[in-house]
Amino acid sequence: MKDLDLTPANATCTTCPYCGTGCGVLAAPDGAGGLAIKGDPAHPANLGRLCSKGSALGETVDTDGRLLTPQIANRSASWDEALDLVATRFSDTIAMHGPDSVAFYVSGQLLTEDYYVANKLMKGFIGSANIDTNSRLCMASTVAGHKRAFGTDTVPGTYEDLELADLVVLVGSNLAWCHPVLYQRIAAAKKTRPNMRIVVIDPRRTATTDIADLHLAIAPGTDVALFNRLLAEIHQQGAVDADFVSNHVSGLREALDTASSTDTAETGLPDDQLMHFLNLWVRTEKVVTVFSQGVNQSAQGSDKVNAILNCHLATGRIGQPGMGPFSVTGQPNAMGGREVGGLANMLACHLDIENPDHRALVGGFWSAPAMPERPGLKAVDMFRAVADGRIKALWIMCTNPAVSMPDADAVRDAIAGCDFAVVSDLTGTTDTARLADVVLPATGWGEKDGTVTNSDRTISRQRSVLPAPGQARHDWDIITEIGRRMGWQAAFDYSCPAEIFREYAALSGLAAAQGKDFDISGLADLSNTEYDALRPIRWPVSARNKPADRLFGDGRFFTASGRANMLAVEQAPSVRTPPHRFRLNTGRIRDQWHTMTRTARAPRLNQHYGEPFLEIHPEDALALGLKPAELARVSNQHGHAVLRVLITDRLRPGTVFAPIHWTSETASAGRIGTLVPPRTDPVSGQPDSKSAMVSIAPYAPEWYGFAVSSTPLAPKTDYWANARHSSGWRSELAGLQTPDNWEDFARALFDAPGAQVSSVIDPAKSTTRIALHDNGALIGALYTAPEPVAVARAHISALLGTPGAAALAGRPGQDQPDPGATVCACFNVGVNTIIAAITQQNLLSVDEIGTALQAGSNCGSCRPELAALLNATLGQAAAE
Ligand SMILES: Nc1nc2c(c(=O)[nH]1)N[C@H]1C(S)=C(S)[C@@H](COP(=O)(O)OP(=O)(O)OC[C@H]3O[C@@H](n4cnc5c(=O)[nH]c(N)nc54)[C@H](O)[C@@H]3O)O[C@H]1N2
Ligand SMILES: Nc1nc2c(c(=O)[nH]1)N[C@H]1C(S)=C(S)[C@@H](COP(=O)(O)OP(=O)(O)OC[C@H]3O[C@@H](n4cnc5c(=O)[nH]c(N)nc54)[C@H](O)[C@@H]3O)O[C@H]1N2
Ligand code: SF4
Ligand SMILES: [Mo]
Repeated sequence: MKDLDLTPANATCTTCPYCGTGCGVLAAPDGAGGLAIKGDPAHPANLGRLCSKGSALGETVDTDGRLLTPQIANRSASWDEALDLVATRFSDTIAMHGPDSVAFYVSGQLLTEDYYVANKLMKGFIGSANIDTNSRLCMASTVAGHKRAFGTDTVPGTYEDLELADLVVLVGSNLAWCHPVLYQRIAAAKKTRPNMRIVVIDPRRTATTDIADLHLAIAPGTDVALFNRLLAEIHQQGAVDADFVSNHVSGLREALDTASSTDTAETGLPDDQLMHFLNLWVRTEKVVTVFSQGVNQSAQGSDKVNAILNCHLATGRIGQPGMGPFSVTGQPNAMGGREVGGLANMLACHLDIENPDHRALVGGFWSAPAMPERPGLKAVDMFRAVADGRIKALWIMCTNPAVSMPDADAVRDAIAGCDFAVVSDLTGTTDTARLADVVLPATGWGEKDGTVTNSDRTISRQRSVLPAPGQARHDWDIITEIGRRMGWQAAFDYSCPAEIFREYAALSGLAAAQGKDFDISGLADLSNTEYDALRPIRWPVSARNKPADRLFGDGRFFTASGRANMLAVEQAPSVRTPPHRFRLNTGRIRDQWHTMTRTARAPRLNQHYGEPFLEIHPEDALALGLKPAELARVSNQHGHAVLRVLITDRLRPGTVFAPIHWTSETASAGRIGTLVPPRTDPVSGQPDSKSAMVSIAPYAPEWYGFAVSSTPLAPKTDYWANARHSSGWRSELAGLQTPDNWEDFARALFDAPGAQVSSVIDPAKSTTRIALHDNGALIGALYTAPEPVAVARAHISALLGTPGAAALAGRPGQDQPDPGATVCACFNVGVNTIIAAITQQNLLSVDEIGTALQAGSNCGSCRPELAALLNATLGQAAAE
């Protein structure tokens, strides 16, 4: 079946497993082991749109490389043996050392039903709160900020508000790459209402800033100062909503006092830009402030969140159409995990672990033998406790902490040294799974069934469309098996996700009776068939609380007093970068998802960036003696990485940026988490992942190389980075010592002792080009040089499997232009092709590029980059 043929009648309606936008997807087996994929036109989050990652989902589901049976100490085992071992080791550890000697580390990518039973097992039955989630690295500061201001962790608005707003402010959010469909919705709204204004607040110029009327390249870490200044300005210009504040908000005076004395010099923003922003915000009633990891992942993350919420509370611009603070969630079920109590300091349904009434309510509902009285360890502390032996049995589900945690080398060593570590994952080869005593094969997206909640509180179903590969089992099924084998048969006696969902929905009704807003008790009586058919629905939904578009517009908050709190928050003193050090900012790229275990399987998603890189300012590169595309060694007291240098003025001197995606599976030294200090926000426990101090030096290899191969490569070179492409694999290579014999080296690299080898070796220039053929067809090619290798990578990759010696040329003939690096992943259109078309065909808009080349006309994720290319090319043409 082709993507275009899909309809809700012949396909399964499900939800994308990547970002918190939560797009609806139509999926059906394509007959070739993959899936045909299309955006669901009826889903309220995306109305048919998908980004590059969503569009490529069909290429990520083949079972190649999947773990098919449980593994104990690297051998295959039966489920019975593996489950008994896990249950016994956990029970024995608890018996000997108490419930706090065990822990679960889970994920915002688990479905709500998986999450619910994991939380129930740890908090209600094991009797410890040592369950924390990777949402601690992601949303914890927002949770803390929301709870301090609203009394509950709630995003008040909806996606429509992004379209209805006259001003959208994006703070620390690269929406164009990280929530591309939301970005497209905003871009479309701006097109129909050109007076809509967009401001981006980010120390870097990103793909998102291309759409902005104003980009505030704020000094990193100074957002509190900026929003304090805004609060003072709101007051000065008489924009405080006196009625709303006097009836519904506490703390204005104190917040204002602190805000008025804030110095904005630290933000580094020119006065005219600052005033422009302040006036825009103060004078535009319909304003939505979107925030994400530039806010959350900070040693002051919670205060940043409250500084933003203060401005919306003071003006009463909250919970009304087109107005409100809007935390966009990262993972597909980041929101669901927060609702279900996945964090170590929460209970299910927004109830608090430290509140005795809440504990009694949940304990009673579960008939729980033991409820913890205090919060458990938050992620960073949890892995510290693993390292020092306080936690002796650890179960990691659906996350890859050996890569994604701060101080990742220490975390890796802690897991390796843990008495008993269990990992549930799709493959056994992740950096984390390789450290485990037991690896349990879980089903993944496309195979599993349940619900997720997206950034605007919409609950959607993920539905299975493919069978489980091998013996893989659903996470909820594995967890409840362990619960039963630990002795709690009745409490974990579920036969399907619908049963778990009904129990959870019923509990939410009791929570709502305690004055909580999270209420889905209206869904507690769904039959299995109704659950299967459930359409996307936004909570609250109950007899008491009808499905509501927005919360807080009526001034009703969920604190003890019923009033919202404004908080007096002070800008923390700036951390100065020591001499000869750089401030390392980290984040995401458009086409990869986190540790790449799924997106790297889709060839088209590896075209955009094929290698870990370091963005560095031209002045700094010059001072360090780094030239374009050379390698740099980035290091500090925690670890080191070797990254390709990308020289750009998108960031300010003294700062560098690196993506978070590469692992020991995909590169020799690309794990960026090794450099991130385990420093956290004191309120939320969220790590400050955006400001590690690092040293940078040229890596200075003797040779650089590039290889294409029809089979996967396992290079043993000093530097390597591997990526799959449509006809095989690519490796970027480098070595500190030149091999004695390049042909021998190539045979070993390609593991092809019998291949025919032809080569062009230029001793004067120290360059080599080597092609390996098997039965006349090209199976591998290697290019080396003393400097970064300049060959036409896309062209060479396409030659694999073809006869002839064309690969030795390294670039296409005159008649075949080199397309250059891929910009549009859907139609595989390269940068050179686009620039040539813009100049030769006088293209003037992104839409015209789409008509001419198809680029940008499918998922639209590359449209910001097309716009940038257009500006650069036309700007250059105008200047000439
Ligand atoms: N393509 C892709 N999309 C994703 C993901 C992915 O892996 N790949 N992951 C998903 C997940 S889980 C998440 S949490 C989201 C994250 O989505 P985003 O938060 O949008 O992504 P990041 O790239 O982590 O960081 C956003 C921006 O914060 C800026 N920043 C750094 N320091 C500061 C500061 O002090 N102040 C301000 N104002 N800005 C700062 C960075 O320069 C960066 O551009 O993305 C989701 N979407
Ligand atoms: N330096 C730095 N570090 C960061 C960040 C940053 O911006 N900078 N961002 C942080 C943030 S916001 C996040 S959300 C984290 C993300 O970090 P991780 O959660 O570690 O990243 P993923 O690659 O998404 O890991 C998910 C794992 O679960 C597996 N998996 C997928 N589906 C399933 C399933 O259904 N069941 C099971 N059992 N396993 C499954 C995947 O194969 C993969 O190994 O990284 C954090 N780390
Ligand atoms: S924006 Fe892209 S990654 Fe996010 S849910 Fe939609 S299709 Fe998936
Ligand atoms: Mo995240």
